[in-house]
Amino acid sequence: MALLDIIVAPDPRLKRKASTVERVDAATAKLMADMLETMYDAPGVGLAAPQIGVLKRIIVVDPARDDAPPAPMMMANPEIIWSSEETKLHEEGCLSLPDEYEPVTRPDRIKVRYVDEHNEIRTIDADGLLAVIIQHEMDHLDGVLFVDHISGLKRNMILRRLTKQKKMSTSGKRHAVESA
Ligand code: K1U
Ligand code: ZN
Repeated sequence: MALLDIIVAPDPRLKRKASTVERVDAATAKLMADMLETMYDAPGVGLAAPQIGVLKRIIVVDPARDDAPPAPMMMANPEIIWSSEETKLHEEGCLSLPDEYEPVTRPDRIKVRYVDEHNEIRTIDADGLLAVIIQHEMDHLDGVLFVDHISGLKRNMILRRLTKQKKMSTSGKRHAVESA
């Protein structure tokens, strides 16, 4: 298995639409397993393929908290086939927007159809944190970040902060190379 690099915003690769997976073959199942390992290592509760630079409609999630046994799910081509009219506000974070958290409103309950790691079609009902994570990860497949659901003012503040951090880390690396 392998740990993959997670792309940090702002980055044009996070704004593109991912392509449908034709078939979950051995290579796709290995990618899913690597994404799961990368997510646990981060640590996080979800990860979408565009976040590791792969423009395919693949997400992994595990909403299990603290000492609960792991409950990983790997999904290709997830589709929301029903969502509740009732919405809920939930604090969201993103491994591509490190240390930034904001409340986002989304449907509270969803029904999702997807293809699993064995290329089997499955349908699940999700609510609570699982529904939030699946919707957040599915947004990544369409180039949407959680900051696209909040006010423009807050979004620009967050993106400016991340741009500054990126510039600081690149200039730090440049200084290290120059003084080596
Ligand atoms: O980057 C991602 O898409 C993963 C993201 C998923 C998510 C979290 C919260 C609400 C919606 C979607 C994360 O996992 S951010 C990290 C995080 O929430 C977390 C990290 C360690 C333990 C528990 C949670
Ligand atoms: Zn995210």
